[in-house]
Amino acid sequence: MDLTIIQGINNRIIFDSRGDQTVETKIETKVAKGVSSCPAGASKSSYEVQNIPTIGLRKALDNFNEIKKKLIGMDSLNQKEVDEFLLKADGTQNLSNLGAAIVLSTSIANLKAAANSLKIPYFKKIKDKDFYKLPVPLGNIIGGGKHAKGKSIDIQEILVFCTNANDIFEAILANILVYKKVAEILASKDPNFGGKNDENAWITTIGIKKSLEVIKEAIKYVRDKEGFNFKIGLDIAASSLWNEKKKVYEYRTEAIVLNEEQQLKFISDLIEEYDIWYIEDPFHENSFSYFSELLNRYKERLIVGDDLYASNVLRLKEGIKNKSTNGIIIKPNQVGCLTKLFETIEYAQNNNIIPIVSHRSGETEDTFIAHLATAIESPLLKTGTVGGERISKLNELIRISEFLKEKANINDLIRKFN
Ligand code: 2PG
Ligand code: MG
Repeated sequence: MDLTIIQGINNRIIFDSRGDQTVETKIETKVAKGVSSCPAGASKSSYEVQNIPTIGLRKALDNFNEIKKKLIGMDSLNQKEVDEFLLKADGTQNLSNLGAAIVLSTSIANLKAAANSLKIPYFKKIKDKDFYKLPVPLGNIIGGGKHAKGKSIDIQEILVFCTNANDIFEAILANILVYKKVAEILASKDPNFGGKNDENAWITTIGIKKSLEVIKEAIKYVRDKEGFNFKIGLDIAASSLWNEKKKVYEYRTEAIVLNEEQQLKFISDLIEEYDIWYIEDPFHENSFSYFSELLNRYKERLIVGDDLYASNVLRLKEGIKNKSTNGIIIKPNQVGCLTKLFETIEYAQNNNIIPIVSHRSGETEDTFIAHLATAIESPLLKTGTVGGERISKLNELIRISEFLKEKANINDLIRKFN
């Protein structure tokens, strides 16, 4: 009886975890509402849609207010129709008129309104299954690059994930134990230690290799004490290091400059020396061929494209043609609406490319990505280790697992790394 028909829509400007402005949207049906907001990146791909409209959020919202009434009367169950309306309302390929801030928050609010109207959880609305696999958190422990002010390591993230946790609670706890131990070790080794970056990862100036030594020491400590095993991951965010004019990667803190061949060697050496199992954006966003070379060397490990793909299905097709990666980062605001995002995820999964759902460095308290990762069987959820806007997603996983009880297990893809 029309329970899922959209009756109202309201957008407001709110702040993200970096203090930047973004949009929150509420969509109401007769019986329920859905609320969502849009995060923002700092190290962005040039293939992402625009987050903030060119004319600014206020003006774009004024424009949207004129036309959004047309959503009223649409069925929130028809996500495609809603998204098509939003894309048409923007009218550009890269969403420069409304921005993902408006389009994505409305798109997700719609899915939530539909789910809430049907009284089903968001993950079930995304994919209705009898059994779900919960993602293992991939936690940022030491960070630098564009996520840190002042001096830090040049690469963006050193991450860990637990390979033998029995449940989601243990998997989250395991990362937190490493995070806390790393702070203790850094406090004794780095006289300048004390800061956190945008994602609440620790900032240090001791350099990449010494940081990896600290991570290894912390992992060993937690393993010996609690029995948790870990693998190490890296997000190099290499586009941030790339100098297009000079065709080199510039590591400012390390004071090294590497050409593409040298970068390949540097990354391969890190992988071997520190047994890295997850490696994201080791080369710049147009370097399909070097990604392919690395994947060819390390087929068993996860070689993941983030800036390379920007969650965009056309970019992914290029990567598949070139055999560039076996994983793709999935960030909803990179493409701006759920329909496009689902298309990319489906294409990835049909071609044996593992989707890994991820937060942005500027986040809101929205927990939607925890549901998305659960629904699509993303083996890892990249969403930090601590901090309100990060822990909100991790705590949501605990709630989801409690809700599902024996109808969910931790994603076993991760056990093969153990
Ligand atoms: C990344 C993300 C999240 P940003 O590069 O993977 O960690 O950073 O949101 O700044 O692009
Ligand atoms: Mg990345």
